[in-house]
Amino acid sequence: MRTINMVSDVVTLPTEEMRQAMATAECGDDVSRADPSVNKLEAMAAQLTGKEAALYVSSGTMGNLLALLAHCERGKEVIMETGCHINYYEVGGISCLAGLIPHCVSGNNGIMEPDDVRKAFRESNIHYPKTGLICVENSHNRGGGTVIPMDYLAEYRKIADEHGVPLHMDGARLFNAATYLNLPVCEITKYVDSVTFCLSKGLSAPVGSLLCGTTEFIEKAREYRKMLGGGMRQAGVIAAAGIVALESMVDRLKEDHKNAYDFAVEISKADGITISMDSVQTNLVVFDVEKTGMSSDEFVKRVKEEYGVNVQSRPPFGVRAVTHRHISSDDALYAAKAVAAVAYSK
Ligand code: TLP
Repeated sequence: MRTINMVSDVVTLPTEEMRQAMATAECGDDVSRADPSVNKLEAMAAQLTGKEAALYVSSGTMGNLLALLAHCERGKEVIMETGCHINYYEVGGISCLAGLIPHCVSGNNGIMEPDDVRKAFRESNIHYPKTGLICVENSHNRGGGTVIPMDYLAEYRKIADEHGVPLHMDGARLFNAATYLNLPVCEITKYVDSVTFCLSKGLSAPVGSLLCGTTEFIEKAREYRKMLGGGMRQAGVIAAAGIVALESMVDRLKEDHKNAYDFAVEISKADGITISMDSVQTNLVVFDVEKTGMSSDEFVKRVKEEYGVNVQSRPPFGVRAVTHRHISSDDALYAAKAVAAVAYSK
């Protein structure tokens, strides 16, 4: 039986070119800013996002946590979408470690209406915490890889300025968003004060994310990174793969998007599968299996056992499939046929 892993793009393996770069990477002590490969990667990230500085961190979760810590004092509220990664999948670090309170707004496929963001600011009152930050996610994971429309981004910026609070973007899949919009990344990030993006998802690097922002903000984040034990010494070994990722893995993301779209079109024909094609914009496909009469856990188990296709269950009825470098157009089609076959087989 074929094995196809569409659980996530985090499963992508380093390319041969990355392994070569890692083997020969120039290294130094990054805690003392003396690792030339990390310095180069950080400079590239700052340039790409149009920010003054960048910080190489071990993960997207670490990048987001550092942004929260560096932007906000404890006790403040952070406006964010209910299903966003920071709220849903980061183990409550926002409250447990940063001492902040999520103030959640429901979005449409993960995208918050600017008016709802505006309404989430409370008037000044002794009983209320103050709002310290707005966070947005682009593309939105639980929303199905959806991309924030540019006019929404401009509006979020305006709202942040009206209230004098910073705007952070969790851009774990920022390059997928930029590919969808056919824009340079800096056109998106010019609206935000800080952005985290991941090298270890669709870009195939083995480890790491970048947090980008002003020099002052990044200096603060650098201190917090050290405090959390995230100072990585000869990190050039892994940063070298990140440099290759930025130089050579961005252009191919459109293939993943095409495969995701073709996959979605195919499964949308099956009775029992509910999918909003509007949400299929990048490399994530989220669909609902309630009408098949199966739970998502049961559905996902059967697709795996009967067809060797791994997709992610989002109970009770949601399923996520992700395309990436190891999924060919033929794999995507095979996987779609497997999903449709299980949908019909109850
Ligand atoms: N997402 C992973 C899982 O954690 C769910 C995945 O498989 O999609 N922001 C967003 C929008 C993400 O999707 C992720 C990872 C992160 C942040 C965290 O990145 P890492 O895993 O590097 O901490």
